[in-house]
Amino acid sequence: MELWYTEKQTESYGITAKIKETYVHEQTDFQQLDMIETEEFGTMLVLDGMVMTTDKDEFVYHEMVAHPALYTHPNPENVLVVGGGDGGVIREILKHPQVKKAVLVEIDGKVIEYSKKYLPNIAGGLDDPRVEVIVNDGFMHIHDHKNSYDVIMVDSTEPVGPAVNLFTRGFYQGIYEALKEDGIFVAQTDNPWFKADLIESVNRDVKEVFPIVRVYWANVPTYPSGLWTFTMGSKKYDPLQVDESAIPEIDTKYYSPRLHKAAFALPKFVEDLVK
Ligand code: PUT
Repeated sequence: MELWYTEKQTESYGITAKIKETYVHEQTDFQQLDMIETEEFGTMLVLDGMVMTTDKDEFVYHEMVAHPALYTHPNPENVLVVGGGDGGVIREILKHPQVKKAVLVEIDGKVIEYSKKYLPNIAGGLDDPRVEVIVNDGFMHIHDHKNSYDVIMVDSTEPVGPAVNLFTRGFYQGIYEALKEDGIFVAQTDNPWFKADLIESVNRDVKEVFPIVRVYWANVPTYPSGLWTFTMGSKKYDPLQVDESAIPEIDTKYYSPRLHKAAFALPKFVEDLVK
C-alpha cells in the first residue's frame, strides 16, 4: 500500500509527498512531531503538520537565514538563534570564523533529539564547542539578555502553537533590546501568496522598532508556495550597502556574494506589501 503525506497549506490547497517510512510520530509537550522518509525530498521534519525541513532543500533556507545578516554585520561574534532546533542555521553560522559563540534557544528538546538522530547532516554542528544549546522559551531568553548579541536569528515555525509570540511587536522590541548597539535581527516571515497579511503586519511592526528594515526572499520548494521571505531589522548596517566583492566564497549551495543584494530585489507584488 502506498502512503502519502499531505501538508494542508491553506484550507483548500496543499502539497503531497510519497512516504517510504515513518520514523517518528509523536505528540511532544509543545507540538505534533513527525519525522518521515519521503521519496522526493529525503528525510522530512514536520511540526504540527507543517514541513520544517528536508534533506534535499534544507540548504536554501538555512543558508538564507544565516549568511545575509552575518555578511552585513562587520564583526558578528555573538549570535543567537531562537528556534532552529534542527541545527541547520547553526551549521551555517559556524562557517563564519569571527563567530565566537552561537547560542541556540529551542523550546522543544524533542526537535533537537530527533534531528540529531535522523537529520545528522543538518544537526551536526549542535555539538560544536562554539555552540551552546538551551532548551527554553526564546521569548523569555531575549527578555533576560539585554545588550548581549551582535546578531539574532529567528528560525520559527509558522505563527501557530509555540511560535505565535514570535510574530509580535513586543517580541521585536525584546530582540532590539537583546541586541548590542549595532545589532542585526533576521526572521523567517512566511510567504506572500497565502500570508500577505502576516508579511504586511510583521513589516509594519519591525519598522516601528528598527531604523533599517529590509525584506528578501528565497525559493524553498517544500514550503508553502515555494516563495519564502525573510525580514531583517538592523540598528546600523544596511545589507544593501555591503561591498559584495568583499564577501568571500564559502561552502554554500544557494547563497553567494552575487546573491547577497539580489535576494533583496522583490517581485513587485511583494514589494507592494512592504513599502
Ligand atoms: N522554520 C522553518 C519555516 C517553516 C516553514 N514551513
